[in-house]
Amino acid sequence: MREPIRSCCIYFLSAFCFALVLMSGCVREVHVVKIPESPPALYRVNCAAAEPYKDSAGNEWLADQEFAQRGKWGALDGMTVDRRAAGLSEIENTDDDVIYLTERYSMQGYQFEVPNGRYLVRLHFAETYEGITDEGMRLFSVETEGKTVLKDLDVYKEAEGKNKAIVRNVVVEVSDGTLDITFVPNVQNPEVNGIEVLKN
Ligand SMILES: [Ca+2]
Repeated sequence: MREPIRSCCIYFLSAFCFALVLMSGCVREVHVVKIPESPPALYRVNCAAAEPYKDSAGNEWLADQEFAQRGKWGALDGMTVDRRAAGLSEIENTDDDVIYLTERYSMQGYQFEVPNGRYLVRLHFAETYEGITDEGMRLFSVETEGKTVLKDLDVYKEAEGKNKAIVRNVVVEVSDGTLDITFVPNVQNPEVNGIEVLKN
């Protein structure tokens, strides 16, 4: 009676090993999948953040700072707020909610030291302030190198509501070694949640 049982065990053991080999082949295939590459970045700033952040694509974002602190880059004035303190945790239209949960507002702008050349500036916004409940309640313009690139931006209106991320891309030519981004208030304070300065 023992022989058939042993054969049976050997058969199942072989089948199991064969299945393992097949599965390890499949696992190797999965590892080949590549994470999409982002354009080279000079700066990625999570505005108002106290800590650096690694986004869902693996990019490193800097914590925010005032311009005077280090000299290379930073915010000109403004206040910072972290909406998590008020219980907000979800932002629509993004896998990187963290960037939009912290906000700098009422700032004059940001300055970044860069080699002269063309840059793609990606500005990240979400309306998360409880005092804004409709379109037209916050309007501000954005200038880069002294030129208006976004006129009377209404984040609530363009995102179609609160706590929804939008990104605005601007191409900027810098010829004086400093990339200047200026926020001009119209209604309420200007706000910004994240800024990327990428090679264009
Ligand atoms: Ca932020």
